[in-house]
Amino acid sequence: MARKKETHGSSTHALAARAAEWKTILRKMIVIRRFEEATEREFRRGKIGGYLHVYTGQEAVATGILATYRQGDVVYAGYRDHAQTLLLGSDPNGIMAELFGKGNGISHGKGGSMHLFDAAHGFYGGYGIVGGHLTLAAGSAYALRYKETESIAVCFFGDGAMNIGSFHEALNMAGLWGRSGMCPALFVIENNGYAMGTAVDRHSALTDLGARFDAYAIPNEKVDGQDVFAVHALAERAVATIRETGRPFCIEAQTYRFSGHGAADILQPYRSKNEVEEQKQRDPIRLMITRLTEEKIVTTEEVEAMEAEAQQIAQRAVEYAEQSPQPDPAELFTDIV
Ligand SMILES: Cc1ncc(C[n+]2csc(CCOP(=O)(O)OP(=O)(O)O)c2C)c(N)n1
Ligand SMILES: [Mg+2]
Repeated sequence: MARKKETHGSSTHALAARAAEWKTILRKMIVIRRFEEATEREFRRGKIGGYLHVYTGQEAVATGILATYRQGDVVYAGYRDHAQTLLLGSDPNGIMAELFGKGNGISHGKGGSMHLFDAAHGFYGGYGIVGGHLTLAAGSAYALRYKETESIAVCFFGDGAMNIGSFHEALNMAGLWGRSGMCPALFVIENNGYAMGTAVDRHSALTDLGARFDAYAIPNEKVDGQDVFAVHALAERAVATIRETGRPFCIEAQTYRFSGHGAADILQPYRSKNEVEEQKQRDPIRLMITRLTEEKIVTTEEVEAMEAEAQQIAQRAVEYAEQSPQPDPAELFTDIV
């Protein structure tokens, strides 16, 4: 019995000792889920234009990893970037306003869903060029060491991002700089099994994605991305080593997205409904609630209160975004170079 409950580094005793932290993590995961559901609804209502890619199903990855965030660290993500921004403490109202293309959105209405940006909170951007941001993250990591800080760069990217040239260029430099302790970077593969409609075994010659980091002398470990306890335990260990050594590390989080690739991916012909239903049995939020309830760390009432609060945060963000003004036309010419 005890063995079954064991996940990497999270025995019953260790869980209880950090009860408050787990509750905070659960609350954040629920906020992400409700926020993402609201964005999908608003897209369908025609309030959000352009692209929209949600994080539903993958919450444990960013949440478990960014629980190790320290002020001064810098975080990069691809275009599936709402969760990271919320986790770093950006105002949910400002994020939603950005998705609505409004002037008081966090990128002043010019970025939209794929290009959130909030340097004050350590978020150095969502990027629409798949895999292009890995080079930026490697360079940032170098700069952080060059300035003699103890901060690190964290870079989230998908399995599909590993097939662009800049992925290899970035990792080669990261491995090289890392040899002399000059690249404190955590690379996080969000392996959700698909790049748009193409499954990993149809887009990657080597399906062991983490192993690709071996080629650049960067240590790598896999983790069950639906198990927030395991993700967090590995992240804590990896981040402590990165801060200490200045060397890069890769976590391959094996996860699954419950929604379509983007809001326009309605039919999803590349996967069956059964597959999605089966994966939903491992909903990271449900898994966490079950575990914390079994361990008597949270009560059903507490979970209900978190749900209600998250719902309210999402609803308030939608109302704020709706009432926000369009961007000033002069805004067209700011922050463009
Ligand atoms: C350089 C580049 N090539 C192609 C695209 C089109 N595109 C957008 S998303 C995507 C798939 C990326 O999949 P993955 O990296 O696994 O991320 P996920 O959507 O699964 O989170 C592609 C090919 C793009 N945006 N940029
Ligand atoms: Mg993917």
